[in-house]
Amino acid sequence: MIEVAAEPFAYTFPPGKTALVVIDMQRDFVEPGGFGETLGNDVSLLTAIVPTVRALLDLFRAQGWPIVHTRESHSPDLADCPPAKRDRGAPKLRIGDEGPMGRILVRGEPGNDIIPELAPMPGEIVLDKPGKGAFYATALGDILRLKGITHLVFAGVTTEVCVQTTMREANDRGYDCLLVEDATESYFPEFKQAAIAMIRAQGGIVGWTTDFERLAAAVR
Ligand code: TIU
Repeated sequence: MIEVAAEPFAYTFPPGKTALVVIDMQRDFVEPGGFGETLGNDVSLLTAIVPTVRALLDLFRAQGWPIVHTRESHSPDLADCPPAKRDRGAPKLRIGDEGPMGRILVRGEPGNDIIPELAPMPGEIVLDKPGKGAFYATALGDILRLKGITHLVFAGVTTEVCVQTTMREANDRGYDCLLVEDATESYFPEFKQAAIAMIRAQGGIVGWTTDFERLAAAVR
């Protein structure tokens, strides 16, 4: 077992049974002209974490530990996009509309690609998910079970939406979850801090949080 200094107390994980889950580091959320910007957000806020997410990927790659990349996406016919999700609010462009990086949040479009700096390597799992949580309507649970995974380390965007939703889904399924604070970001800095506080409150009600250096120090 490896022990990492974390909040609300040390996180221990079995190296062979722990996967890194990088949530939705796709152009739709990080670059101008995608889904994130159509919702009215300043997407430049998310780019600060890219080097840390890359370092985290490299840490797991060096150990040969499993890595899952997720993409929030819908099929071209939008059959897996609830009208409630597409029709809500008054975005500049809706899911499925043609934007500067192709159709907004549609699988296979340029905007749906993971950003080049964090591109998946051969052998890493790339999971398309129609919801905010990565377990909903995907094979993630089966994939992790077949690999014998019991512990999950989380990074990606956005902290309080897809990252926190997936951590809550994972926590209810019995996984011990660790969030790397400087490898996750929100369009709302106060929401990031609130999500971190919620996750580790009440004795780690959803999981643990740490930062990249403390995790790396424990692994090296
Ligand atoms: N809008 C927002 O903060 N997030 C999302 O819509 N999806 C993810 O968090 N990936």
